[in-house]
Amino acid sequence: MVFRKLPGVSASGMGLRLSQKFVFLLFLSGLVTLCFGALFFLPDSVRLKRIFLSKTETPPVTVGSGSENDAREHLKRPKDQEHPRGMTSAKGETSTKLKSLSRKPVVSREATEERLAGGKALEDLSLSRSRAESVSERATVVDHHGADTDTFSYAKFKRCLLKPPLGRDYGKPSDPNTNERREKVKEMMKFAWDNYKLYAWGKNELRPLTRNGHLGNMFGECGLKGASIIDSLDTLYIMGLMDEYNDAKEWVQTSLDLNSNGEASLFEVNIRYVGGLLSAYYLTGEEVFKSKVLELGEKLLPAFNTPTGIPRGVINLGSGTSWSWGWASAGSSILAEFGTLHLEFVHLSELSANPIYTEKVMNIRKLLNKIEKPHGLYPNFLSPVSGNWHYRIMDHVSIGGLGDSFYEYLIKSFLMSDKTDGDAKKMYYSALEAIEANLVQKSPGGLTYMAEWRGGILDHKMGHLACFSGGMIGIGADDGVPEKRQHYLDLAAEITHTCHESYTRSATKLGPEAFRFDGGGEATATRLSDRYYILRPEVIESYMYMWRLTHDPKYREWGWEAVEALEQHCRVEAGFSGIRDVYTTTASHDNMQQSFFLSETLKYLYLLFSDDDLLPLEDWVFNTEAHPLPIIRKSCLQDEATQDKTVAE
Ligand code: DMJ
Repeated sequence: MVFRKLPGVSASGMGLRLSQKFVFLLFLSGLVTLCFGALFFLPDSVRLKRIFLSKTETPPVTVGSGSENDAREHLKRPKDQEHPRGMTSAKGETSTKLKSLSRKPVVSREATEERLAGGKALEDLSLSRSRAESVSERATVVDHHGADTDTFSYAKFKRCLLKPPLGRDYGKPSDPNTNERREKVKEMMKFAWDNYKLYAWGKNELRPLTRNGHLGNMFGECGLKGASIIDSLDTLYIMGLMDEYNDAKEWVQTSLDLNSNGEASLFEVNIRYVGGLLSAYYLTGEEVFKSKVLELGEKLLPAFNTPTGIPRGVINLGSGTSWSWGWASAGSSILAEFGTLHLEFVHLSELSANPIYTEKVMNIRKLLNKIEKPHGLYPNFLSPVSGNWHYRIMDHVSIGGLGDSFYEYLIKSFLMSDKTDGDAKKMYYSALEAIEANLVQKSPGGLTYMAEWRGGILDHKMGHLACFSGGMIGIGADDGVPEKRQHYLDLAAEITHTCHESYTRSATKLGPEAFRFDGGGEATATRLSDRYYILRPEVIESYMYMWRLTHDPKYREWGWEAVEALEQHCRVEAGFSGIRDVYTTTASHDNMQQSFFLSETLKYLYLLFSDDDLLPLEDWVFNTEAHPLPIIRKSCLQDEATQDKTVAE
């Protein structure tokens, strides 16, 4: 028997007409889309959702699966505890955060996120998606005295400074005692540097006990190298350690490889490498620093390719893919990370004559300005997808780790813009008001401190990282409303005093990672895990600013106490090392000479014992890694350009 094919009936023999089959398939595919779409609305904890929409990261080995507590736990780890203004991840050998991040889902997740995005923040924001023009094409390196207003002229920039960067005589103080102290700090720098050079040259940091180098994974396993070199350039230069500076410069010329294919913390690369190279260029005018920093800046741009333009925390410098820290719940970005790019990125635009960098950070600024803030405070976690605070952990606010340098960059953006950046100013002072209203506390013993906020409940703990705020509030005091200026200066002095107390109350005269004001104690660490000191700069940083602002001799005395303590407890045969417990004088060293010790701690000490004309605050702001960046005097630069043009004609 021959089967005759009937018109309109499928060959599959289901007995459906083509049109019926089409409708059926349409219905089926609609159903599948609906079910899959519904997954997005399930809470993150639902297993089904985790199976189908696995987020970027595999839970990091060391810190668990990324809850708020995990983030806090991470802060406590003595080896790789860094968080912006400390957030680094990975200063210690044992840190595995970067290693543990699975890269695979980045691309596919992007697609998922694009679909999810649609929140208000997204609609409101103009996302700068323009492709970066090749920076090197646009930035002419030749200084041809302003014939083209678009290109950066080093000579013009120098003419717009109010004072010579290195003062009359490298800031040498006339008082012999102070000069002797300053020489001591210079000797410490040389000692730290020489040992790094001898045992760890080209690596990121020195391990002074085992006398070898440490690469870590903050800049990627096969990522950037030589962090201590880049972080030291400006310190060596201002100290007049010229042989050492020349070695460092030569390494940048011959060995700084930016074509690495490793993943790195966007925040750390920015504050250390971009900041370090920018400062080195502005101080010396050496073209190599400028071309390197522009090359690096371009590599950071893909990190901003998110639905909101808020960058994620980790970027692969080779491929440009980016993803969030595994421990920052649900793919959130961290306030102190994406909020600590502004100064460097504005300077990248200055040098390259390419506005894209400024656009990227202004976009972040706009979003933060607009978004609703609980009690006027800025929570630490934000979704780069929706542009909203991460709802499960929206209530953690801190002036220490995770939040810190965001506030610092608001006031410094205002100062660096020659006081023209009105939004930054407004945001800074309103944030400060909210901080005062909600976080600033007075202990029974009369110490002023910054508590942390967790869902409206105060945690009476202050991190070493938060001690930078004495200096920050100090440098912002003068631009507050007239009736509050003295108040701000007093507040800055009180906080600096409290941080000094955290040092004097320990056996080593060095301060712990975090100190508390509950459980009977004041300004002391009550938990074993908070007792370490890793050569951090924040307390000394505040001494330096308060000295410049008040010239109260106590700040120099406090700085000298710190020098003596560092010498006694942190100096070992082959460099400086952090210690595990500031409350015992039988030191247990952590075997790490952090690069910020060279960049910040020793630089701030040196400036503390120098005259104010070394890197005068009228001309320079320090980025959060203590790299000096010049104030941009637009009107002067434009006048200079016009003059140059007239002369040329
Ligand atoms: C430095 O890398 C920077 O100061 C950063 O802002 C915070 N943490 C360290 C120093 O403690």
